[in-house]
Amino acid sequence: PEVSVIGLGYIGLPTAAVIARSGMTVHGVDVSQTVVDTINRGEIHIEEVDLDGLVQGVVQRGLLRAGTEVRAADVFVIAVPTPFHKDDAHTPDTSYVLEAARNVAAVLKAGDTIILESTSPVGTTEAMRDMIAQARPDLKLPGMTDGIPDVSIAYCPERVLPGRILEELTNNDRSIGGITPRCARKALSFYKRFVRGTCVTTDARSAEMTKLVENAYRDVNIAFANELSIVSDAMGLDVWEVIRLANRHPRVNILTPGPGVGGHCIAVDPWFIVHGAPDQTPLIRTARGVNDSKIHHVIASAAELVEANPKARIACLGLAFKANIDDFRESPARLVAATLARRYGERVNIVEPYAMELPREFEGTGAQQIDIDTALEECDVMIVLVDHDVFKSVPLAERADKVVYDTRGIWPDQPAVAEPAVELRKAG
Ligand code: SAJ
Repeated sequence: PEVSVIGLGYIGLPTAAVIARSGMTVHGVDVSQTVVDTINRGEIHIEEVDLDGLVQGVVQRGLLRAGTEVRAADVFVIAVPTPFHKDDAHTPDTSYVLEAARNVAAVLKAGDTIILESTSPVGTTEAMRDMIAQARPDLKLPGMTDGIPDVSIAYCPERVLPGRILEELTNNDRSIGGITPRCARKALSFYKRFVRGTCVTTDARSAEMTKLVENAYRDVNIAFANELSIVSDAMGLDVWEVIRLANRHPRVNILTPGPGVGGHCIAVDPWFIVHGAPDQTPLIRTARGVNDSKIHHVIASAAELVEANPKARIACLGLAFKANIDDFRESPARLVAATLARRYGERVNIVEPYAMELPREFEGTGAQQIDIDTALEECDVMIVLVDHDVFKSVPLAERADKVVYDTRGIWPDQPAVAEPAVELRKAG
Protein backbone atom coordinates (compact mmCIF):
# COMPACT_ATOMS: atom_id res chain seq x y z
CA PRO A 1 0.00 0.00 0.00
CA GLU A 2 0.88 3.65 -0.35
CA VAL A 3 1.22 5.34 3.03
CA SER A 4 0.86 8.97 4.01
CA VAL A 5 2.41 10.06 7.32
CA ILE A 6 1.12 13.43 8.49
CA GLY A 7 3.41 15.30 10.89
CA LEU A 8 7.15 14.67 10.49
CA GLY A 9 8.39 15.38 14.01
CA TYR A 10 9.96 13.21 16.71
CA ILE A 11 7.45 10.41 16.12
CA GLY A 12 6.24 10.97 12.55
CA LEU A 13 9.65 11.07 10.84
CA PRO A 14 11.10 7.93 12.45
CA THR A 15 7.77 6.16 11.84
CA ALA A 16 7.72 7.24 8.18
CA ALA A 17 11.31 6.04 7.76
CA VAL A 18 10.67 2.65 9.38
CA ILE A 19 7.54 2.10 7.24
CA ALA A 20 9.53 3.04 4.13
CA ARG A 21 12.34 0.66 5.13
CA SER A 22 9.81 -2.19 5.17
CA GLY A 23 9.25 -1.56 1.44
CA MET A 24 6.07 0.56 1.42
CA THR A 25 6.08 3.88 -0.44
CA VAL A 26 5.64 6.75 2.01
CA HIS A 27 4.57 10.31 1.37
CA GLY A 28 5.39 12.41 4.42
CA VAL A 29 3.47 15.61 5.08
CA ASP A 30 4.54 18.56 7.21
CA VAL A 31 3.38 22.18 7.43
CA SER A 32 6.98 23.40 7.42
CA GLN A 33 8.55 23.84 3.98
CA THR A 34 12.02 23.78 5.60
CA VAL A 35 11.32 20.38 7.18
CA VAL A 36 10.02 19.06 3.84
CA ASP A 37 13.07 20.34 1.94
CA THR A 38 15.48 18.94 4.53
CA ILE A 39 13.92 15.47 4.32
CA ASN A 40 13.82 15.50 0.51
CA ARG A 41 17.57 16.18 0.55
CA GLY A 42 17.92 12.99 2.61
CA GLU A 43 18.72 14.98 5.75
CA ILE A 44 16.93 15.33 9.10
CA HIS A 45 15.85 18.25 11.29
CA ILE A 46 15.75 16.36 14.61
CA GLU A 47 18.33 14.44 16.61
CA GLU A 48 17.78 10.74 17.09
CA VAL A 49 20.22 7.84 17.19
CA ASP A 50 20.74 6.34 13.66
CA LEU A 51 17.84 8.28 12.14
CA ASP A 52 20.09 10.25 9.74
CA GLY A 53 21.39 7.15 7.95
CA LEU A 54 17.96 5.56 7.76
CA VAL A 55 16.27 8.65 6.28
CA GLN A 56 19.10 9.15 3.82
CA GLY A 57 18.74 5.52 2.68
CA VAL A 58 14.97 5.49 2.17
CA VAL A 59 14.96 8.89 0.44
CA GLN A 60 17.72 7.75 -1.93
CA ARG A 61 15.78 4.57 -2.74
CA GLY A 62 12.73 6.69 -3.55
CA LEU A 63 10.63 5.14 -0.77
CA LEU A 64 10.19 8.34 1.25
CA ARG A 65 9.24 11.71 -0.19
CA ALA A 66 7.92 14.71 1.72
CA GLY A 67 5.50 17.52 0.81
CA THR A 68 3.30 20.13 2.43
CA GLU A 69 -0.01 18.81 1.06
CA VAL A 70 -1.84 15.60 1.95
CA ARG A 71 -2.17 13.36 -1.11
CA ALA A 72 -4.26 10.27 -1.82
CA ALA A 73 -2.92 7.09 -0.18
CA ASP A 74 -4.22 3.76 1.13
CA VAL A 75 -3.13 4.23 4.74
CA PHE A 76 -2.93 7.59 6.57
CA VAL A 77 -0.91 7.82 9.78
CA ILE A 78 -1.48 11.02 11.77
CA ALA A 79 1.35 12.00 14.13
CA VAL A 80 0.83 15.71 14.77
CA PRO A 81 1.26 17.44 18.16
CA THR A 82 -1.48 17.59 20.79
CA PRO A 83 -0.23 20.43 23.02
CA PHE A 84 -2.03 22.29 25.76
CA HIS A 85 -4.49 24.94 24.73
CA LYS A 86 -2.64 28.23 24.50
CA ASP A 87 -5.16 30.09 26.65
CA ASP A 88 -5.82 27.33 29.13
CA ALA A 89 -2.82 25.72 30.83
CA HIS A 90 -4.03 22.14 31.28
CA THR A 91 -6.58 21.72 28.50
CA PRO A 92 -5.58 19.52 25.57
CA ASP A 93 -5.66 21.14 22.14
CA THR A 94 -6.71 18.59 19.49
CA SER A 95 -7.05 21.13 16.70
CA TYR A 96 -3.94 19.85 14.83
CA VAL A 97 -5.40 16.33 14.82
CA LEU A 98 -8.75 17.54 13.53
CA GLU A 99 -7.07 19.73 10.92
CA ALA A 100 -5.03 16.74 9.71
CA ALA A 101 -8.20 14.63 9.55
CA ARG A 102 -9.93 17.38 7.54
CA ASN A 103 -7.09 17.29 5.01
CA VAL A 104 -7.25 13.50 4.84
CA ALA A 105 -11.03 13.64 4.33
CA ALA A 106 -10.51 15.64 1.15
CA VAL A 107 -8.56 12.82 -0.54
CA LEU A 108 -10.16 9.82 1.20
CA LYS A 109 -11.56 6.93 -0.87
CA ALA A 110 -13.32 3.66 -0.06
CA GLY A 111 -10.92 1.02 1.25
CA ASP A 112 -8.59 3.48 3.02
CA THR A 113 -7.38 3.21 6.62
CA ILE A 114 -6.79 6.19 8.92
CA ILE A 115 -4.63 5.71 12.01
CA LEU A 116 -4.16 8.31 14.74
CA GLU A 117 -0.88 8.00 16.67
CA SER A 118 -0.79 11.38 18.46
CA THR A 119 -1.27 11.19 22.24
CA SER A 120 -4.88 12.30 22.58
CA PRO A 121 -7.65 12.70 25.14
CA VAL A 122 -10.17 9.86 25.26
CA GLY A 123 -12.76 10.33 22.51
CA THR A 124 -10.48 12.08 19.98
CA THR A 125 -10.54 9.23 17.46
CA GLU A 126 -14.35 9.28 17.45
CA ALA A 127 -14.31 13.08 17.16
CA MET A 128 -12.02 12.68 14.17
CA ARG A 129 -14.44 10.16 12.65
CA ASP A 130 -17.37 12.55 13.20
CA MET A 131 -15.49 15.31 11.47
CA ILE A 132 -14.70 13.11 8.48
CA ALA A 133 -18.35 12.01 8.36
CA GLN A 134 -19.38 15.63 8.07
CA ALA A 135 -16.82 16.41 5.38
CA ARG A 136 -17.59 13.25 3.38
CA PRO A 137 -21.31 12.34 3.52
CA ASP A 138 -20.70 10.10 0.49
CA LEU A 139 -18.64 7.61 2.56
CA LYS A 140 -19.94 5.05 5.10
CA LEU A 141 -17.94 5.47 8.30
CA PRO A 142 -17.29 2.91 11.06
CA GLY A 143 -19.77 2.91 13.94
CA MET A 144 -22.19 4.96 11.84
CA THR A 145 -23.48 2.32 9.43
CA ASP A 146 -25.14 -1.08 9.75
CA GLY A 147 -23.30 -2.40 6.74
CA ILE A 148 -19.58 -2.69 6.11
CA PRO A 149 -18.00 0.78 6.36
CA ASP A 150 -16.00 2.20 3.45
CA VAL A 151 -13.01 3.21 5.57
CA SER A 152 -11.29 1.97 8.74
CA ILE A 153 -10.30 4.27 11.60
CA ALA A 154 -8.06 3.29 14.52
CA TYR A 155 -6.01 4.73 17.37
CA CYS A 156 -2.52 3.23 17.73
CA PRO A 157 -0.25 5.10 20.16
CA GLU A 158 3.52 4.90 20.00
CA ARG A 159 5.45 4.22 23.19
CA VAL A 160 9.03 4.90 22.08
CA LEU A 161 11.72 6.35 24.32
CA PRO A 162 13.69 9.30 22.88
CA GLY A 163 17.23 8.08 22.22
CA ARG A 164 15.96 4.57 21.44
CA ILE A 165 13.17 5.44 19.02
CA LEU A 166 14.17 3.28 16.06
CA GLU A 167 14.74 0.22 18.16
CA GLU A 168 11.57 0.65 20.20
CA LEU A 169 9.44 1.45 17.14
CA THR A 170 10.09 -2.03 15.82
CA ASN A 171 10.40 -4.04 19.01
CA ASN A 172 7.82 -2.63 21.45
CA ASP A 173 4.38 -4.21 21.78
CA ARG A 174 1.56 -1.99 20.54
CA SER A 175 -2.09 -1.41 21.43
CA ILE A 176 -4.27 -1.08 18.35
CA GLY A 177 -7.69 0.39 19.08
CA GLY A 178 -10.30 0.28 16.31
CA ILE A 179 -13.51 2.28 16.22
CA THR A 180 -14.89 -1.23 15.44
CA PRO A 181 -13.13 -4.62 15.67
CA ARG A 182 -12.91 -4.66 11.89
CA CYS A 183 -11.01 -1.33 11.95
CA ALA A 184 -8.61 -2.78 14.53
CA ARG A 185 -7.93 -5.80 12.33
CA LYS A 186 -7.25 -3.55 9.34
CA ALA A 187 -4.76 -1.44 11.32
CA LEU A 188 -3.20 -4.61 12.76
CA SER A 189 -2.40 -5.96 9.31
CA PHE A 190 -0.61 -2.67 8.54
CA TYR A 191 1.52 -2.64 11.73
CA LYS A 192 2.39 -6.33 11.29
CA ARG A 193 4.42 -5.30 8.25
CA PHE A 194 7.03 -3.41 10.27
CA VAL A 195 6.49 -4.12 14.01
CA ARG A 196 8.21 -7.13 15.58
CA GLY A 197 6.58 -6.64 19.01
CA THR A 198 3.16 -8.11 19.78
CA CYS A 199 0.23 -6.03 18.50
CA VAL A 200 -2.85 -6.31 20.72
CA THR A 201 -6.21 -5.14 19.41
CA THR A 202 -8.80 -3.23 21.46
CA ASP A 203 -11.28 -0.38 20.97
CA ALA A 204 -10.19 3.18 20.21
CA ARG A 205 -11.16 4.70 23.57
CA SER A 206 -9.30 2.04 25.56
CA ALA A 207 -6.21 2.55 23.42
CA GLU A 208 -6.37 6.33 23.94
CA MET A 209 -6.64 5.87 27.71
CA THR A 210 -3.87 3.25 27.76
CA LYS A 211 -1.36 5.70 26.32
CA LEU A 212 -2.26 8.36 28.90
CA VAL A 213 -2.21 5.82 31.72
CA GLU A 214 1.30 4.60 30.84
CA ASN A 215 2.77 8.07 31.21
CA ALA A 216 0.64 8.94 34.27
CA TYR A 217 1.86 5.72 35.90
CA ARG A 218 5.45 6.81 35.43
CA ASP A 219 4.71 10.33 36.63
CA VAL A 220 3.03 9.08 39.82
CA ASN A 221 5.94 6.75 40.53
CA ILE A 222 8.55 9.44 39.94
CA ALA A 223 6.51 11.72 42.24
CA PHE A 224 6.75 9.06 44.95
CA ALA A 225 10.54 8.99 44.58
CA ASN A 226 10.74 12.79 44.55
CA GLU A 227 8.57 13.07 47.66
CA LEU A 228 10.80 10.52 49.42
CA SER A 229 13.84 12.65 48.62
CA ILE A 230 12.24 15.73 50.18
CA VAL A 231 11.12 13.75 53.25
CA SER A 232 14.56 12.17 53.66
CA ASP A 233 16.14 15.59 53.34
CA ALA A 234 13.95 16.92 56.15
CA MET A 235 14.71 13.87 58.33
CA GLY A 236 18.45 13.98 57.66
CA LEU A 237 18.38 10.64 55.86
CA ASP A 238 20.18 9.58 52.69
CA VAL A 239 17.34 8.94 50.21
CA TRP A 240 19.58 6.90 47.90
CA GLU A 241 20.42 4.52 50.71
CA VAL A 242 16.75 4.21 51.72
CA ILE A 243 15.64 3.48 48.14
CA ARG A 244 18.49 1.04 47.55
CA LEU A 245 17.50 -0.91 50.66
CA ALA A 246 13.74 -0.78 50.00
CA ASN A 247 14.27 -2.02 46.44
CA ARG A 248 15.77 -5.23 47.81
CA HIS A 249 12.19 -6.17 48.69
CA PRO A 250 10.98 -8.52 45.93
CA ARG A 251 7.86 -6.45 45.23
CA VAL A 252 9.22 -2.92 45.65
CA ASN A 253 10.77 -1.00 42.77
CA ILE A 254 11.04 2.70 43.59
CA LEU A 255 12.17 4.96 40.74
CA THR A 256 14.92 7.56 40.94
CA PRO A 257 14.44 11.05 42.40
CA GLY A 258 15.69 13.91 40.25
CA PRO A 259 15.32 17.67 39.81
CA GLY A 260 11.74 17.26 38.48
CA VAL A 261 10.12 15.69 35.44
CA GLY A 262 10.95 16.98 31.98
CA GLY A 263 10.29 16.04 28.39
CA HIS A 264 7.17 16.41 26.32
CA CYS A 265 5.03 13.52 27.48
CA ILE A 266 5.22 12.57 31.15
CA ALA A 267 4.62 16.10 32.44
CA VAL A 268 1.80 16.67 29.93
CA ASP A 269 -0.22 13.50 29.41
CA PRO A 270 -1.46 13.07 33.03
CA TRP A 271 -3.30 16.38 32.61
CA PHE A 272 -5.27 14.86 29.70
CA ILE A 273 -6.72 12.34 32.16
CA VAL A 274 -7.32 14.99 34.85
CA HIS A 275 -9.03 17.23 32.32
CA GLY A 276 -11.36 14.39 31.29
CA ALA A 277 -12.29 13.46 34.88
CA PRO A 278 -11.28 16.28 37.27
CA ASP A 279 -13.20 14.93 40.27
CA GLN A 280 -11.87 11.39 39.99
CA THR A 281 -8.14 12.12 39.70
CA PRO A 282 -6.75 13.53 42.98
CA LEU A 283 -3.71 11.22 42.91
CA ILE A 284 -2.68 11.97 39.33
CA ARG A 285 -3.11 15.71 39.87
CA THR A 286 -1.15 15.68 43.14
CA ALA A 287 1.69 13.71 41.55
CA ARG A 288 2.00 16.44 38.90
CA GLY A 289 2.17 19.03 41.66
CA VAL A 290 4.82 17.07 43.57
CA ASN A 291 7.02 16.72 40.49
CA ASP A 292 6.66 20.38 39.55
CA SER A 293 7.44 21.54 43.08
CA LYS A 294 10.57 19.35 43.18
CA ILE A 295 12.20 21.80 40.75
CA HIS A 296 11.71 24.64 43.24
CA HIS A 297 12.96 22.51 46.11
CA VAL A 298 16.15 21.83 44.13
CA ILE A 299 16.58 25.52 43.25
CA ALA A 300 16.21 26.47 46.94
CA SER A 301 18.65 23.77 48.13
CA ALA A 302 21.19 24.65 45.45
CA ALA A 303 20.94 28.37 46.25
CA GLU A 304 21.49 27.63 49.94
CA LEU A 305 24.61 25.65 49.08
CA VAL A 306 25.97 28.39 46.82
CA GLU A 307 25.39 31.02 49.51
CA ALA A 308 27.00 28.85 52.18
CA ASN A 309 30.14 28.74 50.02
CA PRO A 310 30.46 32.40 48.99
CA LYS A 311 33.91 32.17 47.44
CA ALA A 312 33.36 28.92 45.57
CA ARG A 313 33.06 28.51 41.81
CA ILE A 314 30.01 26.48 40.94
CA ALA A 315 29.62 23.82 38.24
CA CYS A 316 26.13 22.76 37.16
CA LEU A 317 26.38 19.35 35.52
CA GLY A 318 23.83 18.89 32.74
CA LEU A 319 21.01 20.76 31.01
CA ALA A 320 19.22 17.95 29.15
CA PHE A 321 15.82 16.70 30.31
CA LYS A 322 17.34 13.29 30.93
CA ALA A 323 20.53 11.29 30.57
CA ASN A 324 22.57 10.91 27.39
CA ILE A 325 20.41 12.93 25.04
CA ASP A 326 20.75 16.40 23.55
CA ASP A 327 17.14 17.43 24.11
CA PHE A 328 16.97 20.55 26.31
CA ARG A 329 13.28 21.36 25.90
CA GLU A 330 11.06 21.22 28.99
CA SER A 331 14.10 20.42 31.10
CA PRO A 332 14.11 20.94 34.88
CA ALA A 333 17.94 20.83 34.86
CA ARG A 334 18.00 23.74 32.46
CA LEU A 335 15.57 25.72 34.60
CA VAL A 336 17.61 25.13 37.75
CA ALA A 337 20.90 26.05 36.03
CA ALA A 338 19.42 29.17 34.41
CA THR A 339 17.98 30.36 37.73
CA LEU A 340 21.37 29.93 39.42
CA ALA A 341 23.10 31.70 36.50
CA ARG A 342 20.76 34.67 36.82
CA ARG A 343 21.32 34.88 40.56
CA TYR A 344 25.02 34.16 40.85
CA GLY A 345 26.30 35.20 37.41
CA GLU A 346 29.91 34.44 36.58
CA ARG A 347 30.38 32.18 39.60
CA VAL A 348 28.21 29.68 37.74
CA ASN A 349 29.66 27.34 35.10
CA ILE A 350 27.64 24.96 32.98
CA VAL A 351 28.89 21.57 31.85
CA GLU A 352 26.79 20.04 29.09
CA PRO A 353 28.72 17.90 26.62
CA TYR A 354 25.56 17.48 24.50
CA ALA A 355 25.18 21.25 23.89
CA MET A 356 27.18 23.13 21.24
CA GLU A 357 26.40 26.37 23.06
CA LEU A 358 24.33 27.57 26.00
CA PRO A 359 20.61 28.25 25.45
CA ARG A 360 19.57 31.87 25.00
CA GLU A 361 18.43 32.48 28.57
CA PHE A 362 22.04 32.21 29.76
CA GLU A 363 23.07 35.20 27.61
CA GLY A 364 24.16 38.17 29.67
CA THR A 365 24.16 36.22 32.95
CA GLY A 366 27.95 35.86 32.96
CA ALA A 367 27.65 32.06 33.25
CA GLN A 368 30.10 30.16 31.06
CA GLN A 369 30.03 26.77 29.40
CA ILE A 370 33.05 24.68 30.37
CA ASP A 371 33.99 21.03 29.91
CA ILE A 372 33.97 18.43 32.67
CA ASP A 373 37.77 18.41 33.01
CA THR A 374 37.91 22.18 33.56
CA ALA A 375 35.04 21.91 36.04
CA LEU A 376 36.91 19.26 38.01
CA GLU A 377 40.03 21.40 38.03
CA GLU A 378 38.48 24.78 38.79
CA CYS A 379 35.12 24.39 40.56
CA ASP A 380 34.65 23.69 44.26
CA VAL A 381 30.91 23.13 44.30
CA MET A 382 29.23 20.69 41.90
CA ILE A 383 25.50 20.50 41.36
CA VAL A 384 24.59 17.33 39.48
CA LEU A 385 21.42 17.89 37.46
CA VAL A 386 21.59 15.19 34.77
CA ASP A 387 22.84 11.61 35.05
CA HIS A 388 24.84 11.57 31.78
CA ASP A 389 27.23 8.60 31.63
CA VAL A 390 30.21 10.96 31.24
CA PHE A 391 29.44 12.45 34.66
CA LYS A 392 28.80 9.08 36.29
CA SER A 393 32.20 7.85 35.17
CA VAL A 394 34.17 10.55 37.05
CA PRO A 395 36.13 8.55 39.67
CA LEU A 396 36.01 9.50 43.34
CA ALA A 397 39.66 10.54 43.31
CA GLU A 398 38.83 13.48 41.01
CA ARG A 399 35.94 14.80 43.12
CA ALA A 400 36.68 13.73 46.70
CA ASP A 401 37.44 17.33 47.75
CA LYS A 402 34.33 18.84 46.16
CA VAL A 403 31.16 20.01 47.81
CA VAL A 404 28.53 18.07 45.86
CA TYR A 405 24.75 18.36 45.59
CA ASP A 406 23.81 15.28 43.61
CA THR A 407 20.13 15.53 42.59
CA ARG A 408 20.36 12.26 40.61
CA GLY A 409 22.34 10.06 42.98
CA ILE A 410 25.09 9.35 40.45
CA TRP A 411 27.98 9.41 42.96
CA PRO A 412 26.90 7.21 45.90
CA ASP A 413 30.51 7.03 47.13
CA GLN A 414 30.87 10.83 47.48
CA PRO A 415 32.12 11.54 51.01
CA ALA A 416 30.20 13.87 53.31
CA VAL A 417 31.67 17.34 53.76
CA ALA A 418 31.44 19.91 56.52
CA GLU A 419 28.08 21.53 57.40
CA PRO A 420 25.94 22.87 55.87
CA ALA A 421 26.95 21.12 52.69
CA VAL A 422 26.63 17.68 54.26
CA GLU A 423 22.86 17.93 54.49
CA LEU A 424 22.52 19.28 51.00
CA ARG A 425 24.85 16.79 49.43
CA LYS A 426 22.53 13.99 50.33
CA ALA A 427 19.28 15.64 49.35
CA GLY A 428 18.01 14.02 46.19
N1 SAJ B 1 12.77 10.66 35.52
C1 SAJ B 1 13.10 10.74 36.87
N2 SAJ B 1 13.24 9.58 37.58
C2 SAJ B 1 13.08 8.36 37.01
C3 SAJ B 1 12.74 8.29 35.65
C4 SAJ B 1 12.60 9.46 34.91
O1 SAJ B 1 13.27 11.82 37.44
O2 SAJ B 1 13.24 7.37 37.71
C5 SAJ B 1 12.63 11.90 34.74
C6 SAJ B 1 13.63 12.04 33.61
O3 SAJ B 1 14.83 12.56 34.07
C7 SAJ B 1 12.91 12.96 32.66
C8 SAJ B 1 11.45 12.57 32.86
O4 SAJ B 1 11.38 11.86 34.07
O5 SAJ B 1 13.07 14.32 33.06
C9 SAJ B 1 10.87 11.71 31.75
O6 SAJ B 1 11.82 10.78 31.29
P1 SAJ B 1 11.46 9.27 30.91
O7 SAJ B 1 12.69 8.58 30.50
O8 SAJ B 1 10.69 8.65 32.01
O9 SAJ B 1 10.41 9.40 29.72
P2 SAJ B 1 10.36 10.16 28.29
O10 SAJ B 1 9.61 11.43 28.46
O11 SAJ B 1 11.66 10.22 27.62
O12 SAJ B 1 9.44 9.09 27.45
C10 SAJ B 1 8.21 8.66 27.99
C11 SAJ B 1 8.16 7.13 27.99
N3 SAJ B 1 7.03 6.64 28.76
C12 SAJ B 1 7.16 5.73 29.76
O13 SAJ B 1 8.21 5.28 30.10
C13 SAJ B 1 5.89 5.29 30.44
C14 SAJ B 1 8.07 6.61 26.57
O14 SAJ B 1 7.93 5.19 26.53
C15 SAJ B 1 6.89 7.27 25.85
O15 SAJ B 1 6.80 6.82 24.50
C16 SAJ B 1 7.13 8.76 25.83
O16 SAJ B 1 7.15 9.22 27.19
C17 SAJ B 1 6.00 9.41 25.06
O17 SAJ B 1 6.27 9.83 23.91
O18 SAJ B 1 4.87 9.42 25.53
